[in-house]
Amino acid sequence: MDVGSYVAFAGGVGGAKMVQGMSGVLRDEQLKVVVNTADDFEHLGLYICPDLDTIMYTLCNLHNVKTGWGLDNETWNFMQSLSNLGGTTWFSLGDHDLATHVERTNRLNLGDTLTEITADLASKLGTSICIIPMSNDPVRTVVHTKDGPIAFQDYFVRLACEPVINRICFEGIEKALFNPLATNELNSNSLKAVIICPSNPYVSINPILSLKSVRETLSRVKVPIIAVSPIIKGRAIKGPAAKMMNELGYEPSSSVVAKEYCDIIDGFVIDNTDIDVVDCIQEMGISVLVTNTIMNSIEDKKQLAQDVIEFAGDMMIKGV
Ligand code: FO1
Repeated sequence: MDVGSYVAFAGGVGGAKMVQGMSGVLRDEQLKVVVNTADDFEHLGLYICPDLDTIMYTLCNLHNVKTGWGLDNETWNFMQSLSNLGGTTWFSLGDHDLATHVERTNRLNLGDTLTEITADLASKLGTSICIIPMSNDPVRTVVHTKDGPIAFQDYFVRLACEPVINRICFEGIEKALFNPLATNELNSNSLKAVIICPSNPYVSINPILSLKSVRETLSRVKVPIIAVSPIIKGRAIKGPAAKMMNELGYEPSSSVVAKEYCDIIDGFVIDNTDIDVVDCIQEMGISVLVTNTIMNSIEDKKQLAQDVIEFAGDMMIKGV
């Protein structure tokens, strides 16, 4: 029986929580996760893909719940030794996590693609869910401040998102190709819905949407495209989304996020506490689902995933 497939667009922690919930209510072969790679960077000679690893570790149930990144039960001998040598330590690489970066870097140097390497790492670590890097080509987020441009991980980790930003750009975006595997999944006859996870719209989802052909491919998709708001009552559950919105001149609210996506989505999911913005979003021609979007427990994650999948199913029946 063809049970249908779901493509999720995801970035870091919010995306990981959502896809973990989806993995709890779908069969592995039904879920295809297209992941932001514009956070990737080269550090200490290693090729690091924070969002891919956050999604991969979460789907393998190996993730560190407290930090939201890295592995559970991690040890830090490498960092301690590096620090003893006076090395660069602002970006924490755990001993076990380090193996992922070393293996990925080595295989990239041997000529394998990021897609092939990600599939192998994910399978070795214990998931058969299809994790698709948005592109095999390098794209790098750069935030602009009054004092000049800052590479994303420098801004995010080393400077703890403190600089005020006025613009975000994605270096390499013009040349990078959308992963053909993702295009195939979006064009698949078994596709039931596209879910834009509650990830940061500006630095996690926008890099994916900015790749050439993505918006065009989405415009031809015959199934509902649904986004889940990462903003609840004017605040982001985790990360700098609300701060970024303020600095970029947007009011941090779920209706502003809906507006950001309004030309591509059919449905938008907001938290129960944001019920007052329903009319404003519906006026944009977008259907709205109001539910609990706070994902503290695995039950919360699965319930939200179930709600979003049913919302998509209802929209399909109504012919949206
Ligand atoms: N985030 C931090 O805030 N501090 C770190 O030291 C750090 C190390 C790190 C190592 C590997 C990895 O895959 C991710 C890591 N992150 C760290 C998270 C990451 O840089 C950001 O959360 C994402 O780029 C934002 O989505």
